[in-house]
Amino acid sequence: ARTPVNVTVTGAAGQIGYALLFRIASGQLLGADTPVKLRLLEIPQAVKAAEGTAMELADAAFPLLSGVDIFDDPVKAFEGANVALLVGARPRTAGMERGDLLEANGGIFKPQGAAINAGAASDIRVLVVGNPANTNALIAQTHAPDVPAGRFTAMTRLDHNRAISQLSAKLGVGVADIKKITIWGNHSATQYPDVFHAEVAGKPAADQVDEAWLADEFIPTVAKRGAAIIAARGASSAASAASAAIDHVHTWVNGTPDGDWASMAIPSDGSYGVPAGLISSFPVTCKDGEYTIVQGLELNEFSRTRIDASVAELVEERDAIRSLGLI
Ligand code: NAX
Repeated sequence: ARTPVNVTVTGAAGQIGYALLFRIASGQLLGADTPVKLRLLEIPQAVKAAEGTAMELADAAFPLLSGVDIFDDPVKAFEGANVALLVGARPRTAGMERGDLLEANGGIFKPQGAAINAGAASDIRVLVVGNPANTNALIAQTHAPDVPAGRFTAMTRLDHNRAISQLSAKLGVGVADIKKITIWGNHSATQYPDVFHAEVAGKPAADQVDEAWLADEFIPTVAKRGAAIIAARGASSAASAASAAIDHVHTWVNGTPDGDWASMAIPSDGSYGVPAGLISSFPVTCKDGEYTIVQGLELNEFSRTRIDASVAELVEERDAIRSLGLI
């Protein structure tokens, strides 16, 4: 039998964690031939709740789940981790300024980055889900100097999937007919969902929609979908976020299909004018466990302005965490 892959999940007792753990344990993260060992990290007050979830995981009798360990110490939780899903974060509460939010998250992602640096497996792959995801990923990455920077990624796959869903509903086609959607920039309201290189059943998507619909309907609907879910459900997106996290890691490890790509927030290498080192979303293809930015896409004025605006927000966030001494 294969050696189990160690998957560390932070915020394991939260609502995304609850949806995510069962998908991982059933084999959907890494594939049906890969056993997994879960390492759950929570704050001390939520360890009991995580134990409850672990009881339910046991009750599901998943053949691929070879164990569940629960920790309140990041150093222990990341020991030997091959995959780390950083879901737990400090949410913005009423009256909180951006600096307060970044500072509170620095207190979480700095020690987690250091713990990954100290004890994770050499093939560690990190996905940051907890918001502000791109900048939290940058904080963790900076504190893991011995890990290749590119192993730290942040999640824009939910935005990517939302964009596919909106376009498929508009055009009356199945989601599987839509390829090469891109999310650029930050996982925030400034993100830019780009259909100009997308294909619908093999034909250019841009020929089937007009710019007014893109600017006034599609982009705001995708970017504000999280708020719409809260308004409807009374709670933020959870199962869809978990599903996107599964997709992100599955794609990274197992590859993108021919003729398609995915969106991942990754450390920029300077492509498309995004300052090197910023963790920004790009179109990527994946093969043999590595991702590559799709090169050579022409960006029209409509796209360029929007990408630049989202990247400018990432630069501001980076400068803010720098002046707070978090990186
Ligand atoms: P919950 O509040 O339900 O759960 C968060 C959990 O994290 C809690 O159980 C808490 O105890 C735990 N936690 C807090 N600090 C921790 C620490 N230092 N170490 C370990 N665990 C810690 O939030 P949930 O709805 O699960 O959302 C989690 C995060 O995902 C939030 O930051 C949220 O904003 C973010 N999201 C990101 C998305 C994305 O596309 N990138 C979409 C969905 C979601 O909004």
